[in-house]
Amino acid sequence: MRCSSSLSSSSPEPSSMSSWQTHTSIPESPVTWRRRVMSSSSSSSSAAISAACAFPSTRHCAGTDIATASWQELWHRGVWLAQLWRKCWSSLRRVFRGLLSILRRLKQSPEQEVRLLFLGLDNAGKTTLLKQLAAEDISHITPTQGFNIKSVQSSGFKLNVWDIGGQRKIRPYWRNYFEDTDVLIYVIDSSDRKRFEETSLELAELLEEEKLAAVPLLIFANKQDLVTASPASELAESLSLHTIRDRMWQVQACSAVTAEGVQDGMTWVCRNITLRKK
Ligand SMILES: Nc1nc2c(ncn2[C@@H]2O[C@H](COP(=O)(O)OP(=O)(O)OP(=O)(O)O)[C@@H](O)[C@H]2O)c(=O)[nH]1
Ligand SMILES: [Mg+2]
Repeated sequence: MRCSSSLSSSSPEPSSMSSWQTHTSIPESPVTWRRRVMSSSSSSSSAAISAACAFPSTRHCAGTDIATASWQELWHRGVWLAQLWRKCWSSLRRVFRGLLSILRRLKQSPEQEVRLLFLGLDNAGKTTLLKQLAAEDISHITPTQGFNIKSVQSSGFKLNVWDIGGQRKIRPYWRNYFEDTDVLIYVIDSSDRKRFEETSLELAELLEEEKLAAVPLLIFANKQDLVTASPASELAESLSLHTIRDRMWQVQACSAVTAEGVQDGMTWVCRNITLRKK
């Protein structure tokens, strides 16, 4: 039949079929291959054994050629992985060492010392605020004739706070304390409207001082616990604080007696010290 003859003419020769099977069979490992050859050639001559035991090469058989290639590939991959791991490990060690040295330096670095200057009219509440910051008793406070100084820790800083008496006869001595001031804290009695003008003039003079140029300014609108106290916004307007443009400034409503608002003011101070010291 035409059909069968065409089929038989297209089918491969028995010899070529066997050659095709040899090339596509799953490659055995060199160890199995060596065992098989050794057992099959036990009766052959020693020369034949030594030839068979030689590691398969491309000249011997195409199947063993694939086996060699896959073992070589595995070997190369292993070497590559080992090198990669060594590189990653050394990078990680470098990063860890860097982090450790940063931590050590942070631990060793002493606290930054800063100088805060409390000024304001007499009876404004400067000494009461200072004692409140230092968590001291505020029930027996007398007008300051000279100055008070206290060191307070806050946000990683050592705050050296200078509180200078605000009586009229003492004010000419304020200038002796301007040097190296990091933040100026001006305290106002928010309930004493009659003295807003006086305190405004004193503040304006301070802002003209060369040694206080660009020093950040915090204004504590103190005594907010009193019903007669002006709100901080009203005080800011009375003192025309919006005209201050040569420095960072902030008005903070507070009460030195109840401590309300005091910490918020100090947080602003510490934040602005950081910006200044950068
Ligand atoms: N109700 C109220 N009274 C306060 C407040 N702060 C201070 N005082 C009172 O105000 C008075 C004056 O307080 P001081 O702390 O001595 O004021 P000062 O600014 O240090 O005054 P000088 O030392 O004279 O410059 C004291 O009787 C305090 O108890 C406050 O927030 N609320
Ligand atoms: Mg005082």
